[in-house]
Amino acid sequence: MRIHTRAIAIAACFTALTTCFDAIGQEIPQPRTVRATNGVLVDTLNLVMTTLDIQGRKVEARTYNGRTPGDLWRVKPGETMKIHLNNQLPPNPDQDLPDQGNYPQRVNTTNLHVHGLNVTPKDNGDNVLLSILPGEKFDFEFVLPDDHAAGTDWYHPHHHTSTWSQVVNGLAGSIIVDDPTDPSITDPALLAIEDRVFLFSSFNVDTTTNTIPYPQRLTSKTALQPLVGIDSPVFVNGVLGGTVTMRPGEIQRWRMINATYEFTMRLHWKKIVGTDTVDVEHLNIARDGLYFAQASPASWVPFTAGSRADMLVSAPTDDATYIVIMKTLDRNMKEIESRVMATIVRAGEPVVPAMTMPEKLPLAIKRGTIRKEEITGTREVVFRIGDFGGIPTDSTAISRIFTIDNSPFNHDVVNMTVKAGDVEEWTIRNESAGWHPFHIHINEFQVVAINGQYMEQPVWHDVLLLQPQTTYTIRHRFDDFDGKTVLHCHFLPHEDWGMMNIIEILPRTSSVDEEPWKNPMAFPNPVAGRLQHLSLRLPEFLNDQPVTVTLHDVRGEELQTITTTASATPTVRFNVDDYTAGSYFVRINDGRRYKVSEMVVLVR
Ligand SMILES: [Cu+2]
Repeated sequence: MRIHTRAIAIAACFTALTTCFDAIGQEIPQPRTVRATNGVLVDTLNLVMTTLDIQGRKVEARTYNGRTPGDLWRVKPGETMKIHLNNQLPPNPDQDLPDQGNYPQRVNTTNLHVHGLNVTPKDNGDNVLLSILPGEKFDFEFVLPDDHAAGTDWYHPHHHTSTWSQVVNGLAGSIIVDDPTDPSITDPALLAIEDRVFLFSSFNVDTTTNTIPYPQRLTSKTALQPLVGIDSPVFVNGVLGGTVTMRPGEIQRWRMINATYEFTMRLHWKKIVGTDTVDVEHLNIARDGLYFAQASPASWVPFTAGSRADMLVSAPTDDATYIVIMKTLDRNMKEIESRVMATIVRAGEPVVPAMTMPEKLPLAIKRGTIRKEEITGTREVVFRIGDFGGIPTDSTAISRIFTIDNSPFNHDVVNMTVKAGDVEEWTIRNESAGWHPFHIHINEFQVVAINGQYMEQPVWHDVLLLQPQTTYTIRHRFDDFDGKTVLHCHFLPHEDWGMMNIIEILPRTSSVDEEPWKNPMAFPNPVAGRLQHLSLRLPEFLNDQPVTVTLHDVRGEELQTITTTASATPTVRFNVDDYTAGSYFVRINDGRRYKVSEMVVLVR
């Protein structure tokens, strides 16, 4: 199919009249760059209400320092970033109301996630379990290891129940970890190439109040409320359209960051020939900041929410019009918009001699590909949206529950544990009918197989878009950092609705039970009619180790807890006589790991 680009460009201008024309002929701005001095980068993030111009409309939004996107932090491996976060947002209107669980709420409480960095998740590191209330300040410190991977990363707020509401203001900034200058590690041709950072963000505007909507709790069964506003087109570095100027003979590295709340972007490089366009190839070199084994020529690149794509782009070789078309796909991968992201303008003094593409790419991760022999454990991780029906309280009208391993997020529950130094192979199954970008903090992973088909060349990611009803095999090294961190869906409404789990990386030195876990048996399941008890057989190998067995509801609320040992009570019993019909979960904690919850269904 031929794409009539001129028609698309005109249509795009009609949908975004003011800003589109405003941006024509203007260079897409680059963010302000902050670098380290004597190995320490210092920056302040004042989280403030700001009036943004969104398509000619003055909108009250939350920003870092009055700008969107935020500053670019440019660091080298081994350097430290000291970030002063100053939350100057107004008080939460619902601060004193009861916690509503996995719902957007307390939208002015914040924290900070450095997405893609291998740093400690503890204390004032990449600790997304912190709550920084309006009026509070917090000093983060991110110490990058000497062997930190070079690449394109980013930062954004990550406070559960306000992540979506905050990122949809364009609250995000870029991070570049520079390539080592050692020519034996980085091809000098790559080092000679200048960067352009493009951060993609979307806004959602309530056009009656000219604000970013404040999500309201609904009281009916339709508990998954959409934002009441209208999605803006996707902005690039805070503008729509614009130009990128390249000198003849120049090559640029485009570092693209998808900071939208749930859109997948697909960019197409085109040259206009008459009334048609033809594809123009460049080189895709990295995904999520991590280099591919080889650069691959392509005229297009897709990257989902949270993900990054790096590409080497050559300057036009003639005077034709070169453009980049940007397609926005919604959470069902349906194209909802096509517009011109940028026109490439060939101007200025030629680069002599012309720049050349690097002959090879640096290694993404110094320790290289994860070999089968390294694997110390395996795990199954299931993404599911449950339609769980009845709830044991009339105060929460939940009809659908977003889960990982049957567990919706609970701030106080560790869902999985590993030990620093473990190397695990995970089978991730997306059992839902929707797509979910899987993201885990602190350590990147390698995708080795899809639906059991092993790939010739595994690819590093930190976000992996899970297709519905598809199984992925990934491997990760839980390197040197211990502490609690999270894995979640990077469609941010899903995350705020509970599709997030806590994983605890125990210290390397901890003594742990290395016995393989076997699934406990819950019976009867379903518990039907007049049956009053639910029983759970504890795995025998637990012996005299104290275990805590918890019955919880779909919101993660603990209903009953029994502490015992497998030898004293091989079968624990819960009285479920009083509970209404619906889905519940039992979870066992043996101190080493919190086993995946088992789902039980009560039929009344
Ligand atoms: Cu999701």
